[in-house]
Amino acid sequence: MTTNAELAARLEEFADLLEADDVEYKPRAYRRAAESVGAHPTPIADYVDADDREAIENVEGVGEAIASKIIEYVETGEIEELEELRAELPVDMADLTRIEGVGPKTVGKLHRELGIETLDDLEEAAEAGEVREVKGFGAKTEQNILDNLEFARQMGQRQLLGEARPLADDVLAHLEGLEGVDRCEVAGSIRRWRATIGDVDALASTETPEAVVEAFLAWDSIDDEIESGPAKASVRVGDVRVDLRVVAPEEFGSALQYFTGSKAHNVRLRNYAIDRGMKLNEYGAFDVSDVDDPDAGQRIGEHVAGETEESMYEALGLHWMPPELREDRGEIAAAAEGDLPELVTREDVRGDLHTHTEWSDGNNTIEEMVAAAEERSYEYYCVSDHAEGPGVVGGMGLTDEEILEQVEEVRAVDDRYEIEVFAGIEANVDADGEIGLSEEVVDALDLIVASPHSALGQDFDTATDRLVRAVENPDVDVLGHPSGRLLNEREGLDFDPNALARAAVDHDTALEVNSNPHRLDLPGSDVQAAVDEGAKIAIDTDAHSPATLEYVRWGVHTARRGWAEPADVINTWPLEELRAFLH
Ligand code: DGT
Ligand code: CA
Ligand code: CA
Ligand code: ZN
Repeated sequence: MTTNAELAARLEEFADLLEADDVEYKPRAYRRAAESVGAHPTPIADYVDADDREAIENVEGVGEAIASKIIEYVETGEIEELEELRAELPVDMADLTRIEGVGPKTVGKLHRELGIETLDDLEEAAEAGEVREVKGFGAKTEQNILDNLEFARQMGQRQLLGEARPLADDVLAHLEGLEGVDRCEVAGSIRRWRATIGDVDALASTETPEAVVEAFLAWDSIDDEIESGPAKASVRVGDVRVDLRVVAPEEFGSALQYFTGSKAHNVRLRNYAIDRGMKLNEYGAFDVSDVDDPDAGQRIGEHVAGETEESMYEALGLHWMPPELREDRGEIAAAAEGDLPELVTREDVRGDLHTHTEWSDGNNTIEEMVAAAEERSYEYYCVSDHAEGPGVVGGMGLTDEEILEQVEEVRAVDDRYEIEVFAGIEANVDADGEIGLSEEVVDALDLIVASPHSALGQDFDTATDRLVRAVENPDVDVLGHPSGRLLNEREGLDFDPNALARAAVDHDTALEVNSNPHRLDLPGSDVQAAVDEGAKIAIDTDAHSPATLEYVRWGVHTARRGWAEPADVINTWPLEELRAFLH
């Protein structure tokens, strides 16, 4: 089946190739379409199957032309025009653009001047000193390319959570409908909501394993069968590998616990069990205190738990814990002490504090975005378009004058809607940590998000100082996507999360969990450091369209991976408390 993620990837590639050809405007249209296709809640391929062209064109950013390409791809598996572009520029675009500072235009130029098609070609040319000879490049760029090669090679092996999780949901829905399936659940990194996913692990319990495996393999979304056995199957759906394991009902809980991982969590848990005369594995929890050799077999000693996951933890005197916590970052000790966090949920979120409109690089009007937020029953909402500054796409940022004009418009929309609308801005944290807004603008605004968009290759100390400086700025309310990382694309800033959090506590600045599935920034481990220090978090979508307000799902689970409770997250607070924090 053609997944939305796959369609989005093709549209993105289209945009890259057009951009490499120096085509204007069109690349942006394709990128917009790619974003909303990727965020669309149901498979767009279903509209194609149902011959519902109108539904396709109704997807934000998809007009007549792009709809035709989508239909062509779903029906034939390729897009002729894309094939032509690929033939003209036969490069490994995704690999090459993963190098920091190398975008589609650069790839186009490197191909025209040096015939570079792959990372290997690029490495050869850079080592031979040929890159620096190309107009617009220099020795520094060439060195930067060499420094980034290894990283670029490693990336791209894993799927984004935002791409793989909708597929996992489909897998679950399919399994639930199969005859003989008792219970089913996803496991592995996808159940722990990791930012990137190696493969999708799924688990089903049944008395009739072979029939269930067979029925699973008949699913029409499967593109390839990789391998299968009496109680398991591995298949490929789109770009994603799915591993199904089928177990007996009395072992479902133990298998779920085992295959959810993480490996580090399991190792610690197993040692915790051994210290208490217990043996733990995918088949159950066993009391082996009276057994001479507990390693003599898998199902050995007295079987005390296994049917449910809760029973597995209980057998060790531990509380069950949400999968997001299972990264061996103190969760077993907390479970032993009855000290597990009450994690934030999506229902706790009362508003979004970082969003865009067509005033900068968003797709919609202020009113359209506000109406969409009100429809989600949010109590407050902040419009925070880009201010001018380094790293902001050409001419997209607002001047002081435009910001003041927009504030007026936000006030007017706020009057027409019940939801409280904040007039905000996304300022740029420059290389020194300054945000460069005039006093007049600062006074007119309700909320300032400040984010780094440039100089993302700084060393650890410089980056830490820079971000701390931004957080210390009394005008800054939220530090947006602190690292600036783009998953599978660029690493972003490496900094000391504890130092940042301490500054955030001292200066009443919230640290963002940017929910865009390409970012998830802060990542969970840094959220945990922040929460430990007592810093506040804001879970924001950075939405550029109504559909992407739904990114909140990824942000909430990322915050949960960082042990965040509602009290830690400012946009779960009642309006008046939030207001007090902002002042
Ligand atoms: P991924 O797929 O790379 O995103 O990460 P996971 O965590 O899904 O890892 P995967 O798919 O290799 O295995 C699924 C789970 O199975 C893993 O989280 C823990 C468990 N597991 C796999 N191999 C081992 C192992 O050798 N020892 C232990 N204790 N657990 C394992
Ligand atoms: Ca996995
Ligand atoms: Ca209002
Ligand atoms: Zn933004």
